[in-house]
Amino acid sequence: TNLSHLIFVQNKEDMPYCPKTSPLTVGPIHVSFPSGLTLAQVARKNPMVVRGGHYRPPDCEARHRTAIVIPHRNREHHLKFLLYYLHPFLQRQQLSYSIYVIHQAGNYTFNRAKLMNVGFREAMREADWDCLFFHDVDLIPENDRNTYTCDQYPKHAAVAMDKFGYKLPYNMYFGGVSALTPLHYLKMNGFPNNYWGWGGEDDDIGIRVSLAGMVITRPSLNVGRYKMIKHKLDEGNEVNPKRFNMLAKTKQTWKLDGMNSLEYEVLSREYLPLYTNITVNIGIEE
Ligand code: UDH
Ligand code: NGS
Repeated sequence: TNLSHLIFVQNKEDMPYCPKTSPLTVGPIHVSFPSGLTLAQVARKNPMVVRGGHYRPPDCEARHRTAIVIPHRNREHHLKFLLYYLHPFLQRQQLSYSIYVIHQAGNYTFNRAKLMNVGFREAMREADWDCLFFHDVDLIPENDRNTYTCDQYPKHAAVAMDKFGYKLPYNMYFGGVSALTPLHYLKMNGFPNNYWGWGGEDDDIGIRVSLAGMVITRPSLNVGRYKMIKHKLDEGNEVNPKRFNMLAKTKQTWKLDGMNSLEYEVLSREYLPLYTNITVNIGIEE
């Protein structure tokens, strides 16, 4: 495979590590959605991002390497705004990062969690990431002290969303944005593959965290703030009527269903200016 476009090679001159706390963060960010914004404009504003959506700090060695995994279909409009905010946000945090968009091919029912499993495997194929952020396309972080690095345990990052009044909607909520190391991910056998349609898969993931003997960490409500781009339930992502029955069985299924049973077919891999686009056939419900 040709990975020559990825600038992951060790530097010739030994750069110092970046500071433990980035001096470039600003805290709260005002988020609005400028009309007429184009991806070309976003690319021009991020000249240091290289093909595939990769960046590393120019003048210090990043302490953290984070892959962003975004499940996607038919939300180009949201993706544009997310990239507009996320690239500068991650650069201010002095991270080495890449953005992977995992695009579900076809019109069959959407499967968010399975796309995350694909993203995990495909991102880890490319580089030795020490943290993966699983990121809904419609959530814009509103504070750059919400560091996109991993904790000792799986982290739920989207704790304060505007649509829930900037509070957790319920204690076990694990939706929106979460961050796991490869070890966390494999310890819980990844995410479930069989939640087709809307709802429950994030709760299943939260249950897996504790079944695998881990706990959930969270940033503070002041920092883990997100604005959701408003939208309706998508066509092809109808509410999953089986979700409650499935959630009742997670304890029996998590070791059988997940990374160890994942099957899919990559249809294309494009190294676009602002992200790597992986289009995948994930099959249909069994
Ligand atoms: N996604 C897509 N395309 C789709 C469906 C989902 O890209 O067609 C991705 C996207 O990253 C999205 C994520 O999956 O952010 C989660 O899906 P969602 O935004 O539909 O879920 P959410 O719960 O919003 O955030 C649903 C709004 C209506 C809920 C009504 C049900 N009671
Ligand atoms: C719970 C869902 C979650 C969902 C959360 C927030 O009820 O998947 O609501 O939904 N769990 C089940 O359905 C079992 S939201 O308000 O964003 O539409 O993430």
